[in-house]
Amino acid sequence: MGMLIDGQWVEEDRIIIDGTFHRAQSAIVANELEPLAAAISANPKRFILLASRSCPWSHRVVLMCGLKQLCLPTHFAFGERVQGYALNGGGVWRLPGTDKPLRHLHQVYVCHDPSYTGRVTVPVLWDSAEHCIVSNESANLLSLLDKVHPNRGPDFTLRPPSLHAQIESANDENYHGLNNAVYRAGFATKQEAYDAAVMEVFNTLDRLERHLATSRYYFGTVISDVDLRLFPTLVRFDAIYAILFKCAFRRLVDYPNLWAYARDLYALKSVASSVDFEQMRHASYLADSNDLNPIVAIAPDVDWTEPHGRNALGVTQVWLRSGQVQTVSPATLHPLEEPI
Ligand SMILES: N[C@@H](CCC(=O)N[C@@H](CS)C(=O)NCC(=O)O)C(=O)O
Repeated sequence: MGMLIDGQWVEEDRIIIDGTFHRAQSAIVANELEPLAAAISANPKRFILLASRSCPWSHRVVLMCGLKQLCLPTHFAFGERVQGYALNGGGVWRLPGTDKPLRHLHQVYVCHDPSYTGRVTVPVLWDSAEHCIVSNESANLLSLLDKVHPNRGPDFTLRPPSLHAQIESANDENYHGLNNAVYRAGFATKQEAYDAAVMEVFNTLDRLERHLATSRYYFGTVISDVDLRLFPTLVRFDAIYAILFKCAFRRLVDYPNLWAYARDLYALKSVASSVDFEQMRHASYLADSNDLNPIVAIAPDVDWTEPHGRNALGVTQVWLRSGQVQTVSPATLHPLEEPI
């Protein structure tokens, strides 16, 4: 896949160790979230989110922006992966705040730090005033963007302080057992590594299936950041992970509660528009990690707009920043009634 060493692009990887895929720690993380969130609220156009339609970690950040109606400019990298992500289909793209016409995402990292060493990943939040990357870690970006006050719509949070510990613990379990475990299954080069990862995937899906039998969203009737992190993996499961990453024991559609839950999330404001099945599948099957067999698998014959039937489990609610819970319309996320 390649990476940067001392600001130079090298075709080296260092991610498979003894047959097991190891995801590198993201190198650039924002620490002072409050002042940054205030800067984004005051002037969102100063920042730009660099993302990829194929990437689940980008997808969770795009979902946060969409659900909270943040006016953060977003640029989707696309094109053949030569030296990692192409910024503009192989053509040049001007990095905001600079006069630099760039072709590759790794050049953005070098603008941030000319001697950068590490993996070159999306998502990335670029600050065009300070000419630096604010963060390249999706979980850190979610914490940051959740603090931003939207310009319109209700000011809600997907990470209420009162549930912080439970949210972190659920996210941790879901990350290890599902979000990252599908990658550990797909990139394993030793049977034992694959066997262990794929077992974790299906144990986690089984656990979620039981949990979601009685709970409309992960935390009852209220949408949280846990839902937003599950969706990008679920929406890719049958079309990509079951086939490309050999996670084929069961499909999402074989789990009645999980499949209906995923469709329920898909029906929320701005979620469907965040999914481009065609680009997602093409970019995943044609990624350079799959260069032995660069064939795009046929898409599963499923209907994501089929009625989900989950209204019986309760209304849709959000946590207002003020601490109250507000019932909202799933299609608009605007209030249906006065706060309770
Ligand atoms: N921990 C990072 C992981 C991001 C990540 O691995 N992104 C993938 C795309 S899905 C990537 O850019 N991979 C390129 C590489 O590793 O070279 C996050 O959550 O933001």
